Order: sequence, then structure tokens, then C-alpha cells
Amino acid sequence: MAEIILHHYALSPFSEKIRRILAYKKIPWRAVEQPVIAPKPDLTPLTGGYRRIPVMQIGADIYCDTALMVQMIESRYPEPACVPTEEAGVVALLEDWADHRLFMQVVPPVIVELLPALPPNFIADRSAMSAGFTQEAFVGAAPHALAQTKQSLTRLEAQLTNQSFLLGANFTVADAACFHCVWFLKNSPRVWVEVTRRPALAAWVARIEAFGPGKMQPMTGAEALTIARNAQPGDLSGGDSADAEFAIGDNVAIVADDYGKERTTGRVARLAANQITVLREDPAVGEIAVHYPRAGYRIAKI
Ligand SMILES: N[C@@H](CCC(=O)N[C@@H](CS)C(=O)NCC(=O)O)C(=O)O
Repeated sequence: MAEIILHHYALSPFSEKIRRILAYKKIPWRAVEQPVIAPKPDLTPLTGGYRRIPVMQIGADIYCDTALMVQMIESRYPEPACVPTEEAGVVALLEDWADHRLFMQVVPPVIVELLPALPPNFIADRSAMSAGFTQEAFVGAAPHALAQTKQSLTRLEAQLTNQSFLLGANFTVADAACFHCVWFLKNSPRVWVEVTRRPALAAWVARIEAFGPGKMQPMTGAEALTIARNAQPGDLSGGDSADAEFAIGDNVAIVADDYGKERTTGRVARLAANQITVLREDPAVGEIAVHYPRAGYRIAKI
């Protein structure tokens, strides 16, 4: 089975979501360290434009967005389950709350403190991704975002008071999604005390950190491109195109509906109720399949 390559960087919360799941499932993986800001010359030949982090690669198959990566990992490595069948709906709802709402609460108060340690072009890079990501916007948003973060931490504390994980005795994707946001708060000692003063939450953090670093081996970006070039897209079967405004063979452009304006264009090769796969050609890697979830992405015929 081709190995899982995760294009990530250490500080990236969404990467931490996937790193925790890989560690929990004890799945060996290869890590390609990507830059914190664009350009990402070893990444965009794979995605066709998408520059958000992480990106998961298996040979010549590229998975964008952690919500899709989680499904892929779960289907290849079902045990131990992180998406228990009977709780798949609530797991996805909590994941969406954490990835979109909680994440937006924790970022401003932490980023304003981290700025001196970040690359000098960090703010220019992020404000190109979204009009809301300017320095003034982060500074202005920080006090309210911190107040909302505390509300969310209190809710998590209540949910964890009588159980080890958010949905009971076992770790699920709901924990991974909430964890990456809470973990990011460590970058601000001022905010981190809000976690340590909530005992059930702090114990949950320790429980998830106890999974350890996982079975990770580094890989260079050049090596990952070579692997893609020497492989053929392998995840193209299945799908059901019933409810879409586009069909197999159409050329489409895919772009996130929240932040990051870079598009992936390609020919639709597979459509399912919740995901889409396009095939594209790239001079650096040949034919490549790029997979996206449909939730959170605009897909338009071109
Ligand atoms: N919905 C996306 C969000 C990914 C995301 O926002 N990642 C951040 C880093 S944690 C990012 O890409 N920031 C810009 C960058 O790293 O270039 C996912 O689940 O993968």
C-alpha cells in the first residue's frame, strides 16, 4: 500500500488534527515540511493551486481539506475507529463547529502575540487569502474572539467532566478537530491558562498528547514530487453523480468558500454526494487526481 505523505508545518493547527489521528491509529506516515507562507513550489504542482495546509498525498492522489483526509484515513485504516458508524453525523457536526467556528475564535488572540515570531511577510500573505486577515482586523477581533474562546472552552469542559473524550470513552474525529484549536492556544501563555484552569479539559489535552508523536519519517518536497510523477492516480472508482450541476468529464474550477482564493481546475473523474475528484496534468508530475470534499467548496463549470 503506498504510504501516506502529509504536507504540513509544525505550527499548523489543521495539520495537528491529522497528526493526532495518525498517532492514535499508529499509522506510519511521511512528513514534508512546507513553508508557512506562499509560494509553495513543491506543493502547488500537486494541488494545481490550493495552498492551504495540510495536504495529503498517496502516490498521484492528492487530498485537500482535513475533513476529506479524515474520511480517506478512516476508510483505509478503520481500526481503531475515529468515526464510529452510529455517531458519524454528530462527529461531522462537531468537526465542522471546531474547524470553522472554534478555529476562528482561537486564531486572533494567539496570532497577535505570535506575530513577532512569524515570517515578516506573514500578514501580507494571509491578507491575500482573506480581507479579514489584516493586522488591524486581527488586533480588533482579538478581545471578542478571546471572550468567545472562553465560552467554547467552558462548553468543552462541561462535556468532558464525566467522560474521557467528547463523545464518550473513545477518541473520535470530534476530539481531533476540537483538540487542534485548543492546542494552538499553547502559543499564548496568557490564553493557555484558560485551558489549565479547566481540569477536565486539561486532562483531555494530556490524554490526546499521550498518543505520542506518531510514526513519522521526514521526506523532502522533491521526493514527494518524484513519487507523484512515478505513480498513476489510484483512487477513482465508485461515486454517484446524481445530484450535481456538473457531470463526469466536465471541466470545473474548485475554490474554498471561506478563505484562500487559489483554484484547482481539472476534469471531473468521480463525483459522490460529499466529494469530488478531478484529473489534471502538470508538467512537474504528469497526470494527477485531486480530491476535495463538496462541503465548504464552490465548484463551477468552466
Ligand atoms: N478547511 C481546511 C483549512 C486548512 C487551513 O486553514 N489551514 C491553515 C494552516 S493550519 C492554512 O492553510 N493557512 C495558510 C497556509 O498555511 O498557507 C482544512 O480543513 O484543511
